[in-house]
Amino acid sequence: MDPLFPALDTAHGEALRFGDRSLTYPELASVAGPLALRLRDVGRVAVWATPSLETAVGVVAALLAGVPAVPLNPKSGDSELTHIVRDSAPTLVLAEAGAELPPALAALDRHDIDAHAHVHAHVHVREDDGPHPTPSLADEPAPESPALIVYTSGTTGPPKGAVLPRRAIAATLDALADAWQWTGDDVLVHGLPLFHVHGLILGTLGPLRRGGSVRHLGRFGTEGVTRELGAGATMLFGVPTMYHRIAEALPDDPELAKALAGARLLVSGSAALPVHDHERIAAATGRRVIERYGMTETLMNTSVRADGEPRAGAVGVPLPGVELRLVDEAGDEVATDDPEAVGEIQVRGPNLFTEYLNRPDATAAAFAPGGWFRTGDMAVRDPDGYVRIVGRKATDLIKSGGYKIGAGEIENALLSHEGVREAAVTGEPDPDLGERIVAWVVPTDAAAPPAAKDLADHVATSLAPHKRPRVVRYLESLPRNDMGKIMKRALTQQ
Ligand code: MCA
Ligand code: AMP
Repeated sequence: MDPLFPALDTAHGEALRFGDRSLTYPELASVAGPLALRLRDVGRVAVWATPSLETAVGVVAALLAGVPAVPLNPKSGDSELTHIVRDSAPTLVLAEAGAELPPALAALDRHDIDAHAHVHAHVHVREDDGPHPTPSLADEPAPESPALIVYTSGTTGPPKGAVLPRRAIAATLDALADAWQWTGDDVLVHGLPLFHVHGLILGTLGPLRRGGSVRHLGRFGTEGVTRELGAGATMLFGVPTMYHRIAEALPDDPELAKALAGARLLVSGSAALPVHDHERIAAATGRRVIERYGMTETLMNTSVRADGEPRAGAVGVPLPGVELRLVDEAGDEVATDDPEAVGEIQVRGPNLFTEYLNRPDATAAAFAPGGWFRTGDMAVRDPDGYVRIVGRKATDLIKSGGYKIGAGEIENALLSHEGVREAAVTGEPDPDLGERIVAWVVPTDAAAPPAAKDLADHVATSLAPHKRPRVVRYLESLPRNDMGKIMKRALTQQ
């Protein structure tokens, strides 16, 4: 396989910028190259994925070395981190110098990353036109070798590690380059977290594979979007919650409208972009946000193309190399010429993961005969092939702020609180988050139920803040069927 980041040896411009800190390609090569040599034989590494230059350097170094990297959400609580570390068994954790690591990582060796090591060592990095090859590493690792292990929630139980091979990363980034006419001239701006596919693979490795650059906002805000798009950035990536906040801000912010109007491409993904927000942005800026659809296990499946027609509520057409079909309950493909025929999206192609780490059962269940991956997303197809996602098979998966969250995981966390006797978790529509997490709780002591904030903090500190319930509703008992199963539909209809 060709190198994952050919530009590391040839490009000279800015590669990464986080706030006022940045690295050019020669500088990135000069810090990631030596780190890669040190990582070559260590086995798996965890990366403490703060929104920083160091995270990007750590991941690039692991990829150069051919060792699988496991990005960790630095806001994860103890029980989530303990699970991920036990499951993925990294030999060391890469972290920015000075970052405080939680007890769950205490047993791991730590390697501090200094993204400006070349400056501190007074090494002059040549910025002229000569080649600046990265220190020689072993041959480019095999295409099927694991590159990243990204944890993703299921309906029940703790998150599963999706093993993503180099082949999938290269395939998805190259397919997006084709669909979006994405080149080394593009400057991407975003404020996405670096422990998921969207912010890490698309938003960080994407520009590096093209030889372009990324400016990370540290934390999403419309001021940062205005500033960067006004100062040469060409593309914006975001989840629908971010575009919702942009739509809300536009009426009072002509500078934001001007900045968005000047962008080459505004891209939304990770959840459905509401038509209302799409239309408000179009009305205020004259620009239409384009949507792409993907999943941790499949990377990107479809997109509206840069040379195609943006269409509110549609996620575009299959990317080059991706086969997509809609399948009914019986496992049969639905008619391709019927725009009302709903089916589950199943995909096949070089963009797919290899397996869930340590979970052959879950891996086998995820595929239909013929190697088709079952996404669990339900869709219809416009006559010209544009895919419209209309729902999801599992009601126990919630998408909030673009994060996928399993109801079962939160129910278990709530049940570990002494004030909770029974718990059920559902999602309900939210204008900002898409869906918000609702906890239905039967308190241990009806006279003294735990405060909603206590329960939210309990979930935030054991799992992660984005998994905390935003609403808590107290009940005397949960509605159950004859089998004793909680009837969530009865809850949400109350
Ligand atoms: C709040 N906070 C707390 C608590 N409450 N911390 C500890 N304990 C608590 N009880 C913190 C939060 O961590 C956050 O900190 C801040 O207070 C505000 O909280 P919140 O309101 O939850 O955050 P927000 O500002 O509403 O976040 C909205 C967001 C975020 C920025 C849109 O949801 C987000 O970044 N979403 C991106 C999700 C994503 O990238 N998904 C990709 C996966 P702080 O602000 O410091 O964090 S999907 C994917 O990869 C597939 C392949 C795809 O298709 O893309
Ligand atoms: P995750 O497992 O966190 O990677 O999230 C993947 C899921 O996000 C998909 O299965 C879809 O349900 C959802 N998703 C991603 N992109 C879109 C989109 N553009 N429109 C609707 N849903 C999306």
